[in-house]
Amino acid sequence: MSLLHFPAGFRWGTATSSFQIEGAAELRGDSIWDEFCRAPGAIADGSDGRVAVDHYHRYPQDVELMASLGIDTYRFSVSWPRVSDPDGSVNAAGLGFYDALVDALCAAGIRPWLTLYHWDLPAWLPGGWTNRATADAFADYALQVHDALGDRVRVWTTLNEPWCASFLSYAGGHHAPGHTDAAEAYASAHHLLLGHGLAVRALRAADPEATLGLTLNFTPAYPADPENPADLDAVRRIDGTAHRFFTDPVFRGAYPADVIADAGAAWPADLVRDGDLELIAAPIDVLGVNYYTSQLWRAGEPSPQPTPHPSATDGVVVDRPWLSRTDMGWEITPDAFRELLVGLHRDYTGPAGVRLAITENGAAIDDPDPASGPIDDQERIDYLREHLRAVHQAIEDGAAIDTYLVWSLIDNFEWAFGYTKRFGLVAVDGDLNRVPKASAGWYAELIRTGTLSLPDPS
Ligand code: IFM
Repeated sequence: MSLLHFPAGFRWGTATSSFQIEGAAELRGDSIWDEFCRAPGAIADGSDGRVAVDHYHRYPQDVELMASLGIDTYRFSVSWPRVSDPDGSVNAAGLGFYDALVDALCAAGIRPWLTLYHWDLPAWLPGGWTNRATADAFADYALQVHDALGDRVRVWTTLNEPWCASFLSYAGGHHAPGHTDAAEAYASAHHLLLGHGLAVRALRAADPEATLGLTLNFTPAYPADPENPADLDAVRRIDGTAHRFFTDPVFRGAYPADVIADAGAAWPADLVRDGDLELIAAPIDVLGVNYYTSQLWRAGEPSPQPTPHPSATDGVVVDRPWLSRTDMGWEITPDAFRELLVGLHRDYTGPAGVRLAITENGAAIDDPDPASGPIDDQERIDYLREHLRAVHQAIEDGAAIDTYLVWSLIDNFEWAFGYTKRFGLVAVDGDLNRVPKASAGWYAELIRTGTLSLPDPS
């Protein structure tokens, strides 16, 4: 057995999002995800977020559970249609829920980490993110939430995974609003980033000491044949829209020229106005990294199916049958995680003096039903252990990483997969009771000791 010690002060926690856990949909306005769930066939099991895992009513118990595990940081998101009314005014009762949640977290000694946007856009905003006005509305909403919670919440993430909220949602059609239009995807991605920039400017002015950032999802792309120019070019294009479209304007103040060239006629005229890129590049303090897997790509024939990679319709994912997979079908590739973190620190965050935080990492495992007894989710533990080993290596290699948050605290609504995928350290039974899995105990011990135990290779 070897032991890896994490730096003193390293912060450990869990993450969730509003639509995935809260329920109590009757107490808030509709989001685009409520609408999407009503579209026939959109959600694998035909489910929705109306009850979810009832966190809205059970949050005291969930906070208590986190405290019992020794969790230091809890990343949650605010439901915009719960705290705002269609005329843009504050919904006091909705905001009151988060006020009480934050109070409970602080009383339990858990640091609240608030994400303003984790995809549940108010359904009443015309055009959603394709409309530039949504970016302004987002900044107004950000300030409203900050006015109420800023005295206790010191870490603010503007957006969670804007790639998913734009390309996956407006070009791939897999997420709400389920559109398949490349021009809409580019417009949404830019307006999301603009909303981020406007919110950072507003929050910074209101609260110069707050820690501000955004969270991006990374699925590193590798060429199937590194000698084949066509494969290399497919990877360049995938990496362009999935990653560089977001990292370059935030850290370098410009969209990558090759991505705009690849977009061709799908790039909307007059999308980027004077001053937009300065706003988007407003300095941040922390980059949230969400990581689950990496992919091998080759160039094939252009696909007629909608794809979230509008400039790489010829990209084909190549299976690596020698790798294990999670229940999402995602290959388990912790080495790519280390490489990603070191590369982000070298190319983007390090030069800007920005810290990295792992804001999501975790595994969907086909756990048994909690009714059949304790859940011994060794596969999840193995996944977490290997990915934490990668984080530790990246820190040793110089990456400035200070936080690790498991996705997720609790089994929840996994978007288009409904409740068929389980990412939680804690299961939920048919009566919505919370049932910690073996991984919860394992994580609690890791937090207690700050030390990762690696079994000797057999
Ligand atoms: O459940 C999601 C989360 O909402 C965003 N990041 C990826 C997770 C697993 O798919």
